[in-house]
Amino acid sequence: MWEEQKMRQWLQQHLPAGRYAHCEGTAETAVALAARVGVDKYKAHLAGLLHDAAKSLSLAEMRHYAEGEPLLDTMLWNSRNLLHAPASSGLCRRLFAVDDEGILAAIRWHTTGRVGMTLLERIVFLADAMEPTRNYRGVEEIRKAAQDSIESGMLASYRETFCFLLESGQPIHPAGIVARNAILEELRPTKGEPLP
Ligand code: DGI
Ligand code: FE
Ligand code: FE
Repeated sequence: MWEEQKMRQWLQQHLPAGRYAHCEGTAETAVALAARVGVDKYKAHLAGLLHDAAKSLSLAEMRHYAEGEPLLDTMLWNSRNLLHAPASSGLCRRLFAVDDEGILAAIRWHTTGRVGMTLLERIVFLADAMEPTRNYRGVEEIRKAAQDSIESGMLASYRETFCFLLESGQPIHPAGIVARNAILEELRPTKGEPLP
């Protein structure tokens, strides 16, 4: 794997300043969440720092790096918003030579989430949504919910994202829908019992 300093330099050269600050913020917030739930802080730091590495690449460049990453359907393949997650994972694997599959998965799934997310994946998903430089509508609700648990914070984040997508007439990726359903079920007090 590249030295962290070299990866930071690459990020600073390939991301606008605000996006780079978001990556630093995500790393910092991920470390704080990791400390709370006993996850490796260095892995949380690195996954947070690198999660949006491919964010500013063209669609063609994203496709190049995303090739070979799991679950690449037409919707993902055609959306820079969605494709940057597997592209960032592929870029970290192939360019930075990151070989920790846990870190790569946290990067891969940071936008939609997936069913059966690891704690590290959850941490990066939530840190991405609530790190200090985020200032979109609803972010305070996410920070507040995150005080209860990582999963409550994630549900609040899904609510904001899905509302935004509905209001702006955009498709919701099915991976996000089933991932949210899975977290909802985990938090249901009568988990496992029939739904109404
Ligand atoms: O990369 P970030 O801006 O830090 O945040 P992100 O990776 O969570 O999301 C990137 C963008 O993708 C954001 O504008 C919302 C959008 N997005 C998230 N889930 C979906 C989505 N877009 C579509 N079309 N469908 C989704 O399910
Ligand atoms: Fe992202
Ligand atoms: Fe991000």
